[in-house]
Amino acid sequence: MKTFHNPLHAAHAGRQEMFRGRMVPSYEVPERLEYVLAELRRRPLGELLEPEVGEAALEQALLRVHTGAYLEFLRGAWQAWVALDPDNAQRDALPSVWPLGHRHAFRMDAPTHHFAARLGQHAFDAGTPLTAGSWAAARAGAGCALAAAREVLAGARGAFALTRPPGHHAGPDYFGGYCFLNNAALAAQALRDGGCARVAVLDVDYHHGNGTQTLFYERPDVLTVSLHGDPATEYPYFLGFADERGAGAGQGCNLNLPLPRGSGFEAWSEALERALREVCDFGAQALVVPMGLDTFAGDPISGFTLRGEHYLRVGERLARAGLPTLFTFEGGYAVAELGANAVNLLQGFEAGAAGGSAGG
Ligand code: SP5
Ligand code: ZN
Repeated sequence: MKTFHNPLHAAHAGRQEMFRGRMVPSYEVPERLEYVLAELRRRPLGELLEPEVGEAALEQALLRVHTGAYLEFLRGAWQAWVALDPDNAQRDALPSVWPLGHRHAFRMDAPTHHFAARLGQHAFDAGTPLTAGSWAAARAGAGCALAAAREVLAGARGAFALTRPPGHHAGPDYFGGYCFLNNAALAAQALRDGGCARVAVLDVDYHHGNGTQTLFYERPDVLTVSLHGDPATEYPYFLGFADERGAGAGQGCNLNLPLPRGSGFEAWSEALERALREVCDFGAQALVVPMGLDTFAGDPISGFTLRGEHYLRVGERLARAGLPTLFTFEGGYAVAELGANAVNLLQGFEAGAAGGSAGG
């Protein structure tokens, strides 16, 4: 399969994130993508390409998923941050005040233009540093998702959007969880707009794909399924529970399969079987897999115990769904093993799609 990688990803390099009252070095670092790219050069799966998507097509696609106001916010955020205080150029922007949704508590539509307030309106955590290059990197990353969608629409069995910052936590008008633009949702929407009547998203990142779920929650044409650490104890805490099944016209088109922290490959695989049954019953014509490798036993911020060889089997199993499949790169913070784990999954998929076995 072809890989579309983001040439501007390193423009987004967050310095620190807030964790338990302290600033700690950011886990979502540029080296993550470089390790995957290096492994893809060692174990080639197909061409490594930079996306070629025109400005107009990209803008149009972004507006299919995100609001115009949010995109304008992101586009001008760094300038507005530095305008608050010239010294801000030396540090990343993080929100520290939020309009909670309690009735009568705060106005969600408060007529403020202060940048501290706008950050609070558009971010749901203080763990996602917004930097001078965040917009450029995220925007070019969306181009990778679109290029991969075009590849699948042209008949490819698989395609990989290798980009960071990741995307699955980003919603229509908010960022968080290291994510700014929802690459998987952009890909799913592009597949819909390109003629796939029904698209399924199967999120295998350790964390619930809250942004993707929310974007499609009332839609019958895109099924969202997520396997993740139980939000009762795991980030993002406020979404991802099993009773969230979609709403309105999208009733029944969302499935969450939360697993307790500490779960291993056996329990995880059972959940994957359940997820794939749902995808199959839905009658999807294409599959989008937000691929997080933070289910790995060695991941520094997560709690499942999958090992390197398991990813080969995950990829093979995904291939057996028999659908054109688009992978987006999401989480995974055990940087040294990230390349091997990601390429294992994709190689397993290739082997499965060819009807063979990836070994391991
Ligand atoms: C895309 C993705 O995987 N986003 C995950 C965002 C998680 N943010 C919260 C990180 C909490 C860090 N916990 C540090 C634990 C150190 N022992
Ligand atoms: Zn994650």
